[in-house]
Amino acid sequence: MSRTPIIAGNWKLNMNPKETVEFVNAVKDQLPDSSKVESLICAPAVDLDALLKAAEGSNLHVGAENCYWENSGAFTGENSPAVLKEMGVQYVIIGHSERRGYFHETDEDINKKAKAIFANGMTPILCCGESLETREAGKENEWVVSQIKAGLEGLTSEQVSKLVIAYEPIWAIGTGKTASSDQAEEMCKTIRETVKDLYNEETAENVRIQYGGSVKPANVKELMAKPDIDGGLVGGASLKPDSYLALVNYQD
Ligand code: G2H
Repeated sequence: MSRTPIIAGNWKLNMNPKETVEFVNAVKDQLPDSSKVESLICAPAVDLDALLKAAEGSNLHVGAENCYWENSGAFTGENSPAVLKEMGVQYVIIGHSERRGYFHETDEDINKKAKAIFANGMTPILCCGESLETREAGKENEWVVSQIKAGLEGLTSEQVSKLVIAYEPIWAIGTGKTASSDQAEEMCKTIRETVKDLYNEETAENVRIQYGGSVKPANVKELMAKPDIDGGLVGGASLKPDSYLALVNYQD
């Protein structure tokens, strides 16, 4: 098993192009080698051009926070996966709970996006996770497994081998409440077993699974020590250079 850890910032609706360039200039010479830990920033579409230019030649990888499933057409306000690829974007977050909740994205939409992202040679970061209500009802595994099955529908084992899945319990997002490393590991293991059931052992061993939800420098090491956690999807703690550097250099 040789999964490269992947620590991804999810900037959400924060940062402007000027702040983006300042951030990259502050971190770019202190990032780990990409073969050791992949350092990624997923930024708002309006910052991607600045981010890509500033990150050129460094170990910083660039992702988008969303895209549409069509490459072009009459879809006012959407972002084309083909254009993201052309710009140099490598990853696209899909199905974040904020998109599912505020923008009513369905599992079907998310699956179409996953296919479009792969068709354009990029890698989706497929988010899943349960609400507090679902966890309290003891239905979290059922919920997450169904999101995974729907999100992966029709994808090949070759595609899923390259995929990144982010488990983000909604009750731990931006609340300061982190799932314990045992709770996070338990669900990441369930996700890997689901991939094994749907595909095969090799695919399950290849897929990278991140935990997200109030990840910060103080808890990253403990989370990353778990066997089925291969990375973090980090909101608040990815916005400041010092904190981001502490996260990606968690092995030091
Ligand atoms: C969860 C996470 C980033 P935060 O949304 O995807 O945000 O780290 O602020 O909880």
